[in-house]
Amino acid sequence: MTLSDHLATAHPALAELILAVADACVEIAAVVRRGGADHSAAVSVNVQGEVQKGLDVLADDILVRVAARSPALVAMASEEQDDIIPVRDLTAEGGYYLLFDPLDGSSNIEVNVSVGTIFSILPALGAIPDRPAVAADLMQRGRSQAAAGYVVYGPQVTMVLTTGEGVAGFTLDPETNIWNRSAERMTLPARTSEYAINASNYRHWAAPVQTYVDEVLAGKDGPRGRNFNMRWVGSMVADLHRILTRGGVFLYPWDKREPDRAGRLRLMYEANPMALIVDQAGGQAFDGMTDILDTPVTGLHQRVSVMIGSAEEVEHLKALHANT
Ligand code: AHM
Ligand code: MG
Repeated sequence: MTLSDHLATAHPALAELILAVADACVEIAAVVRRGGADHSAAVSVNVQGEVQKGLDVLADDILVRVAARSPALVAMASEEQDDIIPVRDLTAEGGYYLLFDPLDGSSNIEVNVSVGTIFSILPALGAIPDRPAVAADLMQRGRSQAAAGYVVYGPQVTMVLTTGEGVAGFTLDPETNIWNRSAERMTLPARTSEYAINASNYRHWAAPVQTYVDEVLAGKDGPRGRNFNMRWVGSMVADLHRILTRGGVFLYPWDKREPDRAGRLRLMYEANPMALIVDQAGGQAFDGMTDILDTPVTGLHQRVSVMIGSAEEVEHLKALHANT
């Protein structure tokens, strides 16, 4: 079954937009595969003060150009662009907003490790009189998402997608450029013994996160009573894809190096889409106070603390946070 067949039961306008995003990702996959020194060269600095590499900018250009073809798209927002990208006026008919991180994990480009694209689709509600969209229209909580997905550019090019009725996986056939469904319903085991965190930040974490990691490091001799394994790719897409495939928990928590910044990852186009996918697969996502799908939105590029994955681990993290 192809991606297009899979979407036959989705709202036609939503299906069309997802297929446009999938087309853009086929182009991005080809550019990623081609490689070249210009990919990893710094070309500018984005709105978040981060270095943009050649491939970040190329991936962003491709997504903006290809997704704009979709007739239901009202506006876009990208990690790489300060302001929203209006496409057409918001009308009473409604439509969708597309938010994305065009190339997640771009520090991995030069070392030829998996990178990815993450996207979130939100409903555009009609307004009278017709007017161009403004950023506030896109600032909806994660629970409002109509669809969410990511693509991993790895040994295989894989897309994981939810339209709110479970999670399916697709693999890109490199000869035909067709997305074939490779997993009909991905589910996340509630119990896991694998975690992912950048442990070099240990001394900066809040006490509940330090306690969590102390406990898992103590293994069967500690309060958890079993040994844990650790993995960290450095691309959230690749870490989350492993977790969706075999269970696990991923943490990028708030830390006190920049106390006013909620975390490293961005809510609208990294945490929210991953939270919807994980929720639909039976897992959970927590920001230290609330479920990420309910995190209040204060800005298009807002940061958030992220603890996401197998339900039992996230429940345990919630309990540790409640005790402090
Ligand atoms: P990016 O969107 O600028 O690539 O940054 C997000 C990435 C995540 O994919 C990944 O989990 C994290 O940053 C890695 O951070 P670190 O450098 O601390 O390992
Ligand atoms: Mg990213």
